[in-house]
Amino acid sequence: MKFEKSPGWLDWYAGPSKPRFKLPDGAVDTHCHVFGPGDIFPFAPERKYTPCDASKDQLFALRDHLGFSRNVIVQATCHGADNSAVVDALAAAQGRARGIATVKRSVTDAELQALHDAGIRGVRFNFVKRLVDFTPRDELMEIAGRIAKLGWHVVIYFEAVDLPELIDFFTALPTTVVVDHMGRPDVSKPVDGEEFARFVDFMSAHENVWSKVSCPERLSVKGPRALNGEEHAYRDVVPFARRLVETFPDRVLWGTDWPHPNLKDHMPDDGLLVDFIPHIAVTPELQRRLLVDNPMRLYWPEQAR
Ligand code: 0GY
Repeated sequence: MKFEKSPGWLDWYAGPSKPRFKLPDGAVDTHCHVFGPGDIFPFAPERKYTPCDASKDQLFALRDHLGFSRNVIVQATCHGADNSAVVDALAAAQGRARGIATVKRSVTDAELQALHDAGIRGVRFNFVKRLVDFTPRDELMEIAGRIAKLGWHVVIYFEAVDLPELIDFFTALPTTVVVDHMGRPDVSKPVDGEEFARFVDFMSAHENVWSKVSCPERLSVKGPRALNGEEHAYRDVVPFARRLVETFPDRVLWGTDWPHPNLKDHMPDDGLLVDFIPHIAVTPELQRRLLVDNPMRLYWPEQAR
């Protein structure tokens, strides 16, 4: 089936630079996606956008180019609750990838077990209104109760302004809870301000809550170019990510977010995104926890040190 990309869609950046920052051995990219290819894995009828193709082979080539050892592939909303493209990528990765699925209440126990056998270790609940239709909380809670029995966790994606309304639901989840992209703070606000303090307090009060300190390219107001003598891009995101890395060194994860869906202004060079890491995790010890120890504990506990 042939799909037309959404108007203005930006394709991922071919030919990323080689990072200057050398990733530690065994580093895991814990947030990336595959899109289609649409002629093999059609996009879902209920999708809110139609992306370009971004195949498993292209993802694995990026993994090797940047110096990662493993991936965690997150089901993207354009594939709805049909996890076939992710499952196909997990099979091809030969143990070097785990996945996060989207499931509906109607999923059977046998289907959940098959997803587990394929390498799925969590489900994603998405509360970003431009990406998904509303799902009743009781349905999500029922799913969380079922996947908890498999030892999986819940990944949540929401905007910072929505945290007050969602927090009771999040704190009632019976699993480890992983927040995408630091709960999407408004980085034009102070890092010590009310909004980000609410997120830090949420993590402080709940030891089962982790955060991906990912997506400077999505969160930055200043953008990809170093300005006015600043030495690197996305500088306005640094204080937020660094705060989480230093306050919760054992509960943070990092990911590229390749192929970067729905970016409107620019498409990042993934090599430069890797070069952002030492600005937010400033010692080899913090870098090892962020990139190796924490993801291994969560996604490959049987191999974790
Ligand atoms: C991301 C961010 C976005 C999209 C999705 O599943 C998705 O469609 O996650 C977004 O548009 O902010 O994490 O990939």
